[in-house]
Amino acid sequence: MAIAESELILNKDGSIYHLNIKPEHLAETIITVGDPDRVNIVTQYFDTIECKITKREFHTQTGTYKGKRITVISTGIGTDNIDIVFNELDALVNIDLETRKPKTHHTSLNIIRIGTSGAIQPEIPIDSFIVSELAIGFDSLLHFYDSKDIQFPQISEPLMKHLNWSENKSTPYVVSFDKKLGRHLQSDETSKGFTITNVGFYGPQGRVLRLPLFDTNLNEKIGSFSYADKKITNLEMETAGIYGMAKLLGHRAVSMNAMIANRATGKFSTNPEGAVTKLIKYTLDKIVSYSD
Ligand code: R1P
Repeated sequence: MAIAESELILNKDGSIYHLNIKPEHLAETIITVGDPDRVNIVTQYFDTIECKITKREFHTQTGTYKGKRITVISTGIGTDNIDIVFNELDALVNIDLETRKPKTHHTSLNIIRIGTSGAIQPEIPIDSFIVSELAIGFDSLLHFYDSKDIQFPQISEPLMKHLNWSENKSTPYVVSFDKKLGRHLQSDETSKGFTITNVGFYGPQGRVLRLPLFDTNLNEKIGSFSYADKKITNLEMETAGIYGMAKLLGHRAVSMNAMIANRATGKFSTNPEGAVTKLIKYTLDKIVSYSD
């Protein structure tokens, strides 16, 4: 059955609704960044750029780096945008947009997030790099999909107990990176991450400007939780959504994080742009030598 016009929305030129791009604009290796301005920072290292397309916070450029075709796309902030970006990226490769039917041949994309993040353990150095192996979603995105099989309740259940989790909040979901792509992106320049994806930047991450928090000890409790000797390393806002959506849709995803803040020591990077640029160059050079 063809997918209805209200469900799979296409623009007049045949491009997909929010991303505004067509299948031919997309490479099978994709870098996602939060900040639309970071797209140019990645593609400044490209040999060629074949297209630049923007709509809302979704800026896309496709080109080649050392001969490898790569798409760079900004997602904006948060897992609500990740739902849009991942469904539309997948539709571009796995749905025939003319017949509006899923293709019989499935294409798996390699998707790498390059983002910023705050460390939760005091010993994690500012400006260091973390590859998230596991991600805990404090948002509720995955609960809207049939996703039980890809979650790790053996981690989320003791975590909820440890945090004395309020039933007013969504049940945390735990998902994992793609091992093969992730191992390729790891080196002695990165450390292994156990990441929390928060649903906001201030209260949900324990920041107090003027509003009192529901649980003033949440970050300390997060810092003291461990599962199989793994401690939670960092907080950001997209990784769990990315891992969950990628796995459900049959894609490979890994999240690379530059630690521009340390929430336990209260320190912030003196050169966050420099740290992100270094992580971009590191990731590009690793991607070039990856094959499925
Ligand atoms: C918050 O400032 C934003 O920065 C982090 C968070 O995940 C959130 O998106 O990542 P990016 O630098 O990739 O946007």
